[in-house]
Amino acid sequence: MAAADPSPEFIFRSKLPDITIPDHLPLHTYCFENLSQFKHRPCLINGATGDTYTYEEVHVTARRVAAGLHKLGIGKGDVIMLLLQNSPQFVLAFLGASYIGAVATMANPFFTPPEIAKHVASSGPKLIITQAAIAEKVKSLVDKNGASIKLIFIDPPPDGEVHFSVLTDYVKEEEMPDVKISPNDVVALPYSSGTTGLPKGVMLTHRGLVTSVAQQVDGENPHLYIRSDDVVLCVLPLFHIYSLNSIMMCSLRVGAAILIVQKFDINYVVELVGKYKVTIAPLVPPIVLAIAKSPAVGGWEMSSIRLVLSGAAPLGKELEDAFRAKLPDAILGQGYGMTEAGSALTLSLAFAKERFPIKSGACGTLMRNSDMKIVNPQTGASLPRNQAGEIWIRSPHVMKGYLNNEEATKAIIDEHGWLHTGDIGFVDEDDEVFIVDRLKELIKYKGFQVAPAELEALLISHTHIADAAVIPMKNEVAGEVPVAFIVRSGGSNITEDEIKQYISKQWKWCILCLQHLVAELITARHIRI
Ligand code: 4UV
Repeated sequence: MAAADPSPEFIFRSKLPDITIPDHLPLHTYCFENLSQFKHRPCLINGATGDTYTYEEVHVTARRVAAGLHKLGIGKGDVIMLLLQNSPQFVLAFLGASYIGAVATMANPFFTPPEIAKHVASSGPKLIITQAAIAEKVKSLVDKNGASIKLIFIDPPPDGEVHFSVLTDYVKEEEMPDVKISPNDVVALPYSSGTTGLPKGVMLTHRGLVTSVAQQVDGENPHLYIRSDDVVLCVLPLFHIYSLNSIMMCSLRVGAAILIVQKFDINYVVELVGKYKVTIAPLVPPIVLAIAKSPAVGGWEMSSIRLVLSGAAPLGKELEDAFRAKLPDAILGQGYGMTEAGSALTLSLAFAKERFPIKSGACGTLMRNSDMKIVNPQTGASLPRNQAGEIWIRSPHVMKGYLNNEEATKAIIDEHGWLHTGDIGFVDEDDEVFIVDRLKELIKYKGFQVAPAELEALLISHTHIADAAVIPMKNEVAGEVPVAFIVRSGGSNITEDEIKQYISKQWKWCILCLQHLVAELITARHIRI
């Protein structure tokens, strides 16, 4: 008789059956595969101007942008940087780059000049597409790099600078080069600090992103049922994987209209939702909170919304319930994603075409065509249902690796292809995933990543600071804020305000959320242990 396996493997799968995914297609071909069914329908609606572009127009213009990029000397494997708030040009430039096998890296336009400089140094773009409001921040950087980085503005450019129309108005679609794209070619390069250290370039391939979008919206019973008559609110920034993938790419695939909104202001968003009859609203918990609490929202103004997806940070049961009470006709559910996974690991099955009942507080159910394990971080043993451990995921949608950083890649993806997420959670008896804690060094401020290591490095670069440790602190509005524990250098009397001023010049979130406690008598590093 065979001996019993001393360490059984518990591998979780989706409730939905696997599907065949056309992952041999380049991302743009996959997204536009069904174009003929909805080419006259609206694709991009610019909330700020009311301008609407049909699918046919977006398809043609993206191909023109591809030809325009080619004319500018951008070729296969080259990186272009999108330093943009949400705008139709973001979508067009992303698709244009994809057509010619180039790679789009995206960054927060509110980055400070040193942050932009780091991103540029790491990703090496040949072109930066940006907007006039942040021209000063970018121009000095481009000047330092001589003529090697080109600059294009999507709005009226400063004197002597180039407008986005060079990519669209003076080129024909037919001038687009015929580029052979392999499914393993990188197409997107967002940045993430992962489980530790500084932000790193996350190499997402055509195959990975096609897989991830297909897992969400393809199949007879799509996990995330979006239709071509849906209007999807795009208020989350497209430079973040959540919006890039689950809003932009998923909508393009199914032919839904994408309502592009540049910033979240509750009254403005309520007005746009009513005007364009938004049906799907992907949000983050701070926006869910704002809607639940706002006296400006009685419920009826947003009654066109049928699905609300909350992701990128934990959403508590109480808030879920408060939101449901405010918008009782909308289905609220969560998604759990990670940049390194190319997007969603789990999504609520309340969003499926044939819906499943869900529990408050659950982050959703594993996507199809993927494996998940829950692993005891101390022993490495895989755990059965209802036991919490580190969440591991194995799926073709996981990144190819970190750009130029094999060591960090090996630290997060093991030799069997499992991505170690650094999140602690469990799978319950109904296949619903609950996240209960975080193992990794990451702070989620309003759903945005804050890497403690980045902030600590900035703090200790000040001559009056001997040591610093940054940890998350719960905050009702932002979810979490970073708190820095500082050890002053001997003899220094540096104050909290002086430190905040120093940091705010170099770090985008400082004014909003940095707090610090001066703890001279303890070694700041111990705080993290
Ligand atoms: O790398 P990142 O900034 O990526 C994200 C991506 C989120 C989503 C959510 C829904 C989607 O449909 C989608 O496409 C993308 O946030 O941060 C990854 C870390 O954020 C935490 C967790 O610690 C991840 O490792 N996180 C993300 N979603 C949730 C979450 C959630 N629903 N609940 C708790 N923590």
